[in-house]
Amino acid sequence: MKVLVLTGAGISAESGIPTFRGEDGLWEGHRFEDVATPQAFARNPDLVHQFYNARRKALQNESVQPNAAHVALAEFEKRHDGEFLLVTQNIDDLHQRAGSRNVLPMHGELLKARCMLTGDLFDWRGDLSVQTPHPTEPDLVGTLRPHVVWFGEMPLGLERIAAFAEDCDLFLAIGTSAVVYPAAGIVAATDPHCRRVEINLDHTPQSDRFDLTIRGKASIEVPKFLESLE
Ligand code: BJW
Repeated sequence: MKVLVLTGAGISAESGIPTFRGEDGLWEGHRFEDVATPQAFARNPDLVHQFYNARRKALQNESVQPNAAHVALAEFEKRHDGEFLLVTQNIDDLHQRAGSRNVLPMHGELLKARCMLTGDLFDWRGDLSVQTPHPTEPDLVGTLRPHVVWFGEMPLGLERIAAFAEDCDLFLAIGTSAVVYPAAGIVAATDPHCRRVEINLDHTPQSDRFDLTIRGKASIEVPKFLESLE
């Protein structure tokens, strides 16, 4: 069985990372356009760096740990006898920390920095600023940005995702509001024979495309559903 999983902010909510569009959403106090577009970064890099610095710091707080949903996916992947791809829209590293191997972070990774001139990628745990020097090219200063995908930018790994979706047997979407494309369009790109399952607290604009919609918390429903496949 070929399994494709798509996760969104809802899977990390119970680990203490606020969702984007929830009541306590990260965007509160920040308009999307002020922090999550290349134009915003060009206009006010200090504000955007501060926003991501705060999230990078929070992600490394000891209280933020993978929850039962992350762990269940990692364990399922280990015992699964078939192809498996976990596409996440999340920029946290909770799937990787839980032990998932085939993870494709389509909106980037908060614990990486990218040089806008050379494209070099660096593991990054501290703050970034307009004064940060490039680690290996000391003449370059202020060229690093968070390795994340902002609105209007091309998400990562789209060809691999499309190729996987077109002949997968099970598509599982967990904790995503299904309003941001192209992620929201993956369900429509799956093969007609594919079984599609959505796990979310609420209805989403894509819910009607799923064969089964499970309403509940990811930490409870993901382990339960994956066990039901055994
Ligand atoms: C739980 C739970 C629990 C809570 N258990 N469930 C019109 C039509 C189609 C597309 C467009 C359009 N206009 C513009 C576009 C394109 C745009 C887009 O989609 N805009 C829409 C808003 C309309 N998309 C883009 O720009 C993308 N790029 C692109 O299309 O490129 C094309 C291109 C072509 C040619 C040249 C260049 C480009 C890029 C999108 C990038 C998104 N970036 C962000 C920020 C990433 C960095 C960061 O984290 O700061 O990604 S925005 C933000 O939204 C983040 C998320 O990954 C993404 C999705 O959010 P997610 O994960 O779904 O979270 P929430 O909060 O929305 O939902 C949480 C859900 O969980 C809820 O449903 C809850 O119910 C549930 N839940 N607790 C279970 N315990």
